[in-house]
Amino acid sequence: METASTPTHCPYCALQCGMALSPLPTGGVEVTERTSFPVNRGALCGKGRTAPALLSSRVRLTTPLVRRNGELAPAGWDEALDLIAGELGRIRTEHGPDALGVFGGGGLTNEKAYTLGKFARVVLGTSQIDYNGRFCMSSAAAGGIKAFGLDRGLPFPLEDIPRTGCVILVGSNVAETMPPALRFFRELRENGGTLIVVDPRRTRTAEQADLHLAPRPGTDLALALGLLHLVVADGRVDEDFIRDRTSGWEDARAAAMAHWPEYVERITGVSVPQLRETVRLFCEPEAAMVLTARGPEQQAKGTDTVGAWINLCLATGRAGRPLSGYGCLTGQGNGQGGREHGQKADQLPGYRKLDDPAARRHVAGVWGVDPASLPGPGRSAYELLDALGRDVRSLLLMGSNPVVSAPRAAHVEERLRSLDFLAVCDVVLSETAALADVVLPVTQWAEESGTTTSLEGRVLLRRQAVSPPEGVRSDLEVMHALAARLGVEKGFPTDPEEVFEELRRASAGGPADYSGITYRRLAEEDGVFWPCPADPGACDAPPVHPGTPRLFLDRFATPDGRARFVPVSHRAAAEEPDAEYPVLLTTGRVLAQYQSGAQTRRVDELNAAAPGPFVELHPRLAARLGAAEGDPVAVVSRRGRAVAPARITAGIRPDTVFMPFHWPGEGRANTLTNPALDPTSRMPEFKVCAVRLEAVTA
Ligand SMILES: Nc1nc2c(c(=O)[nH]1)N[C@H]1C(S)=C(S)[C@@H](COP(=O)(O)OP(=O)(O)OC[C@H]3O[C@@H](n4cnc5c(=O)[nH]c(N)nc54)[C@H](O)[C@@H]3O)O[C@H]1N2
Ligand SMILES: Nc1nc2c(c(=O)[nH]1)N[C@H]1C(S)=C(S)[C@@H](COP(=O)(O)OP(=O)(O)OC[C@H]3O[C@@H](n4cnc5c(=O)[nH]c(N)nc54)[C@H](O)[C@@H]3O)O[C@H]1N2
Ligand code: SF4
Ligand SMILES: [Mo]
Repeated sequence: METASTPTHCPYCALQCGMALSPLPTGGVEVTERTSFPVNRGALCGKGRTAPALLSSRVRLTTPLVRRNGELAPAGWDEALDLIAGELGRIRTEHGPDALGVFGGGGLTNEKAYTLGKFARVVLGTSQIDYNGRFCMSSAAAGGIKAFGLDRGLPFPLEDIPRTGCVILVGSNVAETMPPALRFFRELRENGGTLIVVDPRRTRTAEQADLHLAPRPGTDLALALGLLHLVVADGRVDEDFIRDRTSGWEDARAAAMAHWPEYVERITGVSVPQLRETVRLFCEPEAAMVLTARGPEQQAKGTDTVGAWINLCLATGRAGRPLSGYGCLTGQGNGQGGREHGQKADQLPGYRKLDDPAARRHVAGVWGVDPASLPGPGRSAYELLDALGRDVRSLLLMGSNPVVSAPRAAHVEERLRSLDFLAVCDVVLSETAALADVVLPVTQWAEESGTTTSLEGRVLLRRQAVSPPEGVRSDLEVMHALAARLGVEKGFPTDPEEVFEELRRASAGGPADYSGITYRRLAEEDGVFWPCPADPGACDAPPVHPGTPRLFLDRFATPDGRARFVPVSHRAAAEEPDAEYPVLLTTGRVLAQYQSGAQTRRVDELNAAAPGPFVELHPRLAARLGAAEGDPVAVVSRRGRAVAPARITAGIRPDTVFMPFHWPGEGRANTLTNPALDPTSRMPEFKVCAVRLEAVTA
């Protein structure tokens, strides 16, 4: 298996930077450049560069662990698997299949995500499966489906960005979350285009912008409506586009007209002249884009907020045309593919819907089961975690660390502890794995093959580059072994390519059609953009479908081919500041840590760069509190209290504090966050809650 240098992709974020891995004579592996991959052209951030540190058995789990007398102790694979199968079987007999919960992750390969969804429905027979992507891009997905009839994060490749005229980047800190992608925005500006960044903080990304708007957290919906109001008032509406390519304009227009610029200024804190300047910069060039990330999406009105930004694009004819459109910058390594193949509560492979009879028939046919045996849609991620220990008695968890990353985390931790049985598959002993009854050590990234789908909708092959350490097995082997113990001998192959071949068939004809993609093609091309049907359709089409880098140029994916305006209006955050909790808390990321930190906190170089949590606050707020740089500050919300050192900067709004969420313990941001959910996407409001600050005396 070990070759001189293996081309593959980074284990972390959705940019899926190309890299090559070379085994070192001294053991271990080295990351080397892979300049041919067009997305990053060899550039990597520090996380990607140091990723091999995680392959070391020093930080790895290499043996199954079973809880004995309250402590996790090493055990054999057969014992651990027998125990899991036995407990799941027992709980199912006693409480029914829906007492068995399953939780997946957007970092899992397509093959794993697909198999996990199939395992839940076919082997366990449970409806209770969801995954951490619900916490990530679900609002953008819901908004995209409403408006365009399809959710693919970016409907165009990143390489289009430098050639458009203006990009409004809403609540994305690419400079820290996808550093190699900053190049596209830099080139945009070099080509004469403008970059507008919308963020309550003057981030490293905002520093690159021509215009930085710093709205109050949770007011992006009003902001987008105010811009649309001005578009109409200034006569900048693209009437031809609206007539030919959209539906529902009148209602959306009426809703926007109720949002006067002065009213929007009061809600958002963005001045009327700044609103006017934004409209001018966005409307003057031939083409323009709006890109959103977690800032506007992780709100209890995230779906409507995305809808409002899409309305702005549609009203100005900036969608479904070259170099124009709305896109979402998806987050996790397989954040896109992970939401397409069935680990989501309401979904079947190929982005099919679980409540669609034709979809059930098709997928049941591929799986060789009776469509009636497939359960219906289950609970969303937070609702599932909240139900643990109540209706849901056990959880099988793969690829997430909710003790750190879920909203209202102390409650979630308590729910996890109240389970009859928790089994976790991970590469390291995460904070969540540490609570489990059984922990299974699994292979990762460089130790196995599999496909991921990047934020561009580009399906990529990650190749195995090294042999896994002694003692670990792959997630696919785990599901195969558990299925067999639970009486399903067939249908759970352990070879990723075999799983992909089945996924191709299961996705065929669905919105996310992968049927024309093969491992062989992926090994030869720089990825293939879905949809890529096996049967190219038209008789003059080439024998092999080329994939679809750009969507919606001829028609949108709605039944009538028209994009749908959604009538939306501003509403307040689920929790607004008051006398007791007068400050807004927002949360997010720093460059050197990834997500719950389970992986990156185990890499020395990254810890040196970002050693721990902090509370970012404005000098005025700090002065009122009497806190100096580095002083511990307590942040208190209705959910709990967290303490972390002050980081004082004039780059944040004086009414807002920011905490990164990568750490457990006293400084855990999610002790504070509000699990208020978006009614459509069921996304929690990670980006806004009300807090008060307290000085901490030693
Ligand atoms: N270094 C690093 N990179 C990562 C990750 C990581 O953990 N670490 N995770 C990956 C994943 S899964 C994801 S989802 C992406 C996320 O990538 P981003 O969305 O870029 O990351 P965040 O830091 O969560 O949020 C972005 C910005 O939103 C701003 N914000 C907060 N509240 C609001 C608001 O109400 N409105 C607006 N407009 N902005 C607001 C924050 O100040 C922050 O700068 O990053 C991916 N890349
Ligand atoms: N306050 C606040 N909270 C947030 C956010 C925020 O902005 N603010 N962002 C949210 C977002 S966007 C996201 S995506 C979530 C992410 O948060 P989590 O869901 O906790 O994601 P990770 O920390 O990436 O956890 C992945 C786990 O899977 C393990 N792992 C890695 N590869 C594999 C594999 O192949 N198989 C298995 N079985 N395990 C593997 C890793 O070691 C790690 O323990 O956090 C959310 N939480
Ligand atoms: S930007 Fe994302 S994919 Fe690229 S090296 Fe960094 S973490 Fe990896
Ligand atoms: Mo994410």
